[in-house]
Amino acid sequence: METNERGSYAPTNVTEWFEKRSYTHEEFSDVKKLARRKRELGLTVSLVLPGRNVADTIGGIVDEINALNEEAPLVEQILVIDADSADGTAEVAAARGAEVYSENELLSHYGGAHGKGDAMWRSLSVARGDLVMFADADTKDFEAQFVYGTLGPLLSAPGVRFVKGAFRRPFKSNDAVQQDGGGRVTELTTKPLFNLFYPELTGFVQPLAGEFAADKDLFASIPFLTGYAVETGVMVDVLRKVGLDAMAQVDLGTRQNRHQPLFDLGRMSYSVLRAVARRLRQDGRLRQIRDPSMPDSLFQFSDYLHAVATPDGLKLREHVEELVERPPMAEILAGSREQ
Ligand SMILES: Nc1nc2c(ncn2[C@@H]2O[C@H](COP(=O)(O)OP(=O)(O)OP(=O)(O)O)[C@@H](O)[C@H]2O)c(=O)[nH]1
Ligand SMILES: [Mg+2]
Repeated sequence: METNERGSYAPTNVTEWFEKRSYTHEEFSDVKKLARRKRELGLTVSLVLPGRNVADTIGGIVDEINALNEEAPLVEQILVIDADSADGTAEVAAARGAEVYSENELLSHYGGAHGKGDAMWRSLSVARGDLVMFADADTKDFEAQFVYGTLGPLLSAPGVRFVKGAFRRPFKSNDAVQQDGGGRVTELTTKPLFNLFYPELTGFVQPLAGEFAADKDLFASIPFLTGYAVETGVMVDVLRKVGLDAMAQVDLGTRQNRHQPLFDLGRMSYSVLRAVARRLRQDGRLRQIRDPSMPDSLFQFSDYLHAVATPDGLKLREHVEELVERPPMAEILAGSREQ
């Protein structure tokens, strides 16, 4: 393998990066070899599954990881971070042998958890692996290739510190399937924004994928935005921290997950936009527009106002969604060691 070349390779543009740093899961399907490599490197892996009401899918996912581990030991710790789901998510996951935490009980002095990003951030306080992989827990067709595919480049390609999953996302509506109709927030918000403001990130096929991995030190060195802003924030912050050359993507195949109603997607889009706006503002590239979640703002609250036509006439609805920025976990862990 032309490892040294890859290790020292510095992309001059996205096209070049795309060619060099896009992998496929098939390249890592010799899982015994991958596990050997991991052992030689002396690395351990934590796989984190944030979940809210995923009792119907979490069991199958944990089973799939356990089965992979029997073939080749790739994951030392399976962590489920549960949103105190009412549907029995925690029980199902624990019965399959996962280590389960309530997102609200981890670092509880930070108050109740603010959505997905906060659950992921809190997981770093209990993740023991040298490498940490995140994966969504609402995937119906979760396959072992998601795991070895995502870990593959981290373990085998020198210089790679961060790997993002890529896949096709079919859109199923009634019985009709549109092959690439899923991932609407990605296509309509994230990619246009990246083209305008973070062109280095335009080569990622699924920048919002919940499947991604890095060494724990890298994740612990960046802040985490809460809610659905998390993936956008991680992409921008990892880019700033390690540069594009240390980032890779891997084709994991096809992935089907549930689809949210259009109105909910609007609020998800808003999270992505706010994450980008916050980073632009921090970099001095967005001076005029204030952050609606900051106290000195023209808009006092971080409400999302949503005007809709309903059978009962026109309505103006208000959704409160606070965007909180959690500090790098390394700072928290250092603080607790000093006490
Ligand atoms: N612990 C925790 N998990 C969450 C929370 N919100 C979402 N999740 C989980 O995070 C993962 C991704 O969330 P989804 O709501 O499916 O977001 P998405 O995959 O971007 O959206 P879809 O494409 O509509 O599925 C799933 O496993 C969710 O169960 C939360 O507040 N807390
Ligand atoms: Mg989902």
